[in-house]
Amino acid sequence: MIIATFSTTQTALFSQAAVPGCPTSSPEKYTSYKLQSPKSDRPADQHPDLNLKIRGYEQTNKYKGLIDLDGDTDPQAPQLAQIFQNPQGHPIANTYQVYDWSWETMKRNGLMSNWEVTLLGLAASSGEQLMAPDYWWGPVVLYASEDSLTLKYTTDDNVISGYTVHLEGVCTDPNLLTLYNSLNASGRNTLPILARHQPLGWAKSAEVKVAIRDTGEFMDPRSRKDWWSTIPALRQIETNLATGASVTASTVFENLSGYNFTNAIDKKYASAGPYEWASNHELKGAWLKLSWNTPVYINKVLLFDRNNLYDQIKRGSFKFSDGSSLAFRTLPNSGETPLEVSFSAKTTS
Ligand SMILES: [Ca+2]
Ligand SMILES: [Ca+2]
Repeated sequence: MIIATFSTTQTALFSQAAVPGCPTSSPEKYTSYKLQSPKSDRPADQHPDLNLKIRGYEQTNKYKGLIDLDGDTDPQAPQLAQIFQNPQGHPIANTYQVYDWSWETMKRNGLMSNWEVTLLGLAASSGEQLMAPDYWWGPVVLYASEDSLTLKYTTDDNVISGYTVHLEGVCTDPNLLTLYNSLNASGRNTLPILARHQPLGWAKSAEVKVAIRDTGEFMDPRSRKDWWSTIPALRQIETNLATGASVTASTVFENLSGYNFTNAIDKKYASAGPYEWASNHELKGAWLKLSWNTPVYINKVLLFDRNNLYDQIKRGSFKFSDGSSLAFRTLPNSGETPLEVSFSAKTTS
């Protein structure tokens, strides 16, 4: 009722205090829950287990897809697909590693290495609604700021047992943030609890970051059997890695720059150069080599033939830096449509 009496001017003043671009009001109502264990032993915003920003993280170039690990599965574990209305539309945009924490020096202790990825950046549409992944019940909010949330799937004021989910890059629902700030300031005897699948805010930008912990340990959030069992796959972002490679070839046609090997990765074609690579009358045995400064993850190669009808590649093979190889057959002769060769994602350099 108070908001309904705001004049236009007052509403504008209210907006200035909020995060730019984030909603300043919401219809959501949140309740609180009494915690069972001792209260957090330090202010939550300074606690490296509650506020992920205290630990921090670094981007890492790892496989941007779901992975299959061995081991047991908890069929009730929080499912990260539930963060979005349509999880298939949210491919992995980036991968990160979270810093370990030294409780002796109270400083960062290097990046954690038990898993190669401990934080996922999921592609999102700025402003789209986000929900809590649920368990038997909705989670308790152990920490909330304007752009982050820490959700706990027990009623303890710590991350020691059970599951914890960290979300970054969120416009936290203003009603949830207000309730959290109020309960946190008055001693954390109770904290907000979310209903199952209850909205908790919106994507602040084109990426929402999520980490998941089991009994305190940061897990690999790409594990399909653990955190994504409700959907078989995430759509993958396709990036043309060839344009970032160093390229060499066995020969160049008459050593003419118009047929240089760099033309093989320029994303252009023409029937008579200068956009094509051609070998120097080599026929069988001609090769093209792409290499990268850091390993890349690939699962598909698009091969374009020369853009004429009298040259055509009939067969060939890939040789990867891991020692594996893969044969391919005839390329479409026109050079305008590629031969698509797909395979299980692999690391190569
Ligand atoms: Ca070209
Ligand atoms: Ca051709």
